[in-house]
Amino acid sequence: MPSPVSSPAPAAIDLYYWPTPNGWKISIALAEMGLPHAVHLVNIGKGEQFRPEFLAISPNNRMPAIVDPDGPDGAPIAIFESGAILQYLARKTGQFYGATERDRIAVDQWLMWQMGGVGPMAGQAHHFLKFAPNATPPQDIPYAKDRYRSEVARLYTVLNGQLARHAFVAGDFLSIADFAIWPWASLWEGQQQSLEDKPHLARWLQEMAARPGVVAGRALHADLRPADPLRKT
Ligand SMILES: N[C@@H](CCC(=O)N[C@@H](CS)C(=O)NCC(=O)O)C(=O)O
Repeated sequence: MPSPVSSPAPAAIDLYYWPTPNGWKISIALAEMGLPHAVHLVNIGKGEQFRPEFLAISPNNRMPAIVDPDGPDGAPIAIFESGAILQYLARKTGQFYGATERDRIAVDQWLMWQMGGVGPMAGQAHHFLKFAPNATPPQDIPYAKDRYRSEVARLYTVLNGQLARHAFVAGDFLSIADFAIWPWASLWEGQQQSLEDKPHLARWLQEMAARPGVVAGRALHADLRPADPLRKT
């Protein structure tokens, strides 16, 4: 009798990571997709994002980045920009990208909304609300604080409206758009936001936070987060 043929375990994906919202997008996606990964810490507080070996993978000196030894053609591939990484992993695994072309368009739409809107605006909100006032010398700039606080509020009002109509961000299916948006929206308190007038966003934040993959991704090296002296997010 022929011995059963078992398929080889997938090769571990190298994840270049530090525990911030952009890093969590990928640690959550990898956990949710059940993809084995090896973590390489990039301490952005110590400038490790400028090391030549990291710049060869991520020339924009930002994490997260991945190297998949088993790329689309079987050869290794390096990818930077969290949105591009999420799209790649979803295509690679056939998970969390919906079932139809319409679904994929909705996912891309909300993913781009995160990448061009929530990420940069919430990042600036964190910077001007929390980091700049504690800088030396302090930079307490009311105009900037108001501008980014209110733009984040506008974006979360849009998101609340979408979540009033659908279980998840891109529709009634969990997708990489949820993985991209949750890490930033989960920090709403630090962005000086209110959820009292956004019950659908509050519901989704809680449901996402209870998912084992989200818990695992958020917990990855959480111990390093409070100790980071240059934390901006
Ligand atoms: N658009 C990029 C943003 C990544 C990003 O801003 N990463 C920050 C940490 S959250 C970083 O690596 N900062 C290093 C630096 O500012 O030099 C993405 O989504 O991947």
